[in-house]
Amino acid sequence: MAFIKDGKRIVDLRSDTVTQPTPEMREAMFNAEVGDDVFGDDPTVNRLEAMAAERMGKEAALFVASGTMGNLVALLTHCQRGHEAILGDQSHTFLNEAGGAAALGGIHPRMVKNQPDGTLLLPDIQAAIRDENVHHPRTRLVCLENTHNYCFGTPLRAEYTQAVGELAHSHGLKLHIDGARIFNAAVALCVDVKELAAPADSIQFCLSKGLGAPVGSLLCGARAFIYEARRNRKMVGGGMRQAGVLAAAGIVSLTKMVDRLAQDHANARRLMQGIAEIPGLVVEPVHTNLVFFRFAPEVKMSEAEFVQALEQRDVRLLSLGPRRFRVVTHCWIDADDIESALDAMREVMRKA
Ligand code: TLP
Repeated sequence: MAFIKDGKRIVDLRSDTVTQPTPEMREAMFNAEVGDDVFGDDPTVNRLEAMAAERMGKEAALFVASGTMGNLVALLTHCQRGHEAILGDQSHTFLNEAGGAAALGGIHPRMVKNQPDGTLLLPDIQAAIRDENVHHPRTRLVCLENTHNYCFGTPLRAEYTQAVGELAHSHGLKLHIDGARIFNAAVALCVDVKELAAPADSIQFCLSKGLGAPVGSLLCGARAFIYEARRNRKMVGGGMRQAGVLAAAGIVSLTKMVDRLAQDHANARRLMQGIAEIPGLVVEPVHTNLVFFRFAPEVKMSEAEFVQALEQRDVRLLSLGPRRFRVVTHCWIDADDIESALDAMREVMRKA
């Protein structure tokens, strides 16, 4: 599949969020049996939630509008006002979710340094857990991100997550995983996604990234947790009505789009190899479908000029600020698109 705009093929590598519903998804959406999901009446949403819970090895799941809403609802459900949540300093929840947990939930974020592989060191987590003291907020939650977006799409291993879960639980804390791309992690590590989710009290994963659905995420956890989360979803305006139209695409994501993620990872590796050979560009090791690279010190061109020059050649990517860029592979990018993107980058860098 390819994006065609004004008769031209566009190689859109800005994110896996740009994926459009596949023909099979559109057909499933057209034919979806629906009801009012706030009354619990939408059979397609109910089916998606049951499938998601089963895939993650949890008792229940809740369909939410976005990854941001999934994380927000999870934090609102685990924490009360004045509670503290331990978050990686490079985590999407800390950097890119508009401070929702603090703004809407009065939840105090406690930053712990992310290592380049996306982990938080166990001693750092331990040191961040508050003791009982009238001066302190109460620590309630530890959050991990898998794969870790800003740590180069690195997947976190089950053993690591297990160790964090044990540490959290031994202090009476909960563990939440932002698993926006947890299926990329499972495919890259060749494990059942259940193993990655097992230590967590809650996990959020996105349908609308590499799995290609137009909208939606699932928050999964114990039945009692999801019962409370449903109330919090309503509170933030996320109780949708005939949402089966959207859930229908999500069912196609879960049944048809998971195994093919390996192709996106292979395409990302090919991009990495190609970029590594372009003078003036320095690429990071690739683990899943996210590729990060930067200008070498001698390059004079600005980030904006690079992005614009590629846009003129029908290739889109994200500038991440000072001299850094991200390209993301997904189901609308094939091997030919990768070669076109590399050709365009070579040409632009020759003129840099
Ligand atoms: N990430 C987007 C942008 O917001 C940066 C992207 O293009 O990568 N957790 C993680 C790890 C994410 O990467 C994202 C989105 C979210 C949560 C939020 O998901 P949405 O966009 O559905 O709210």
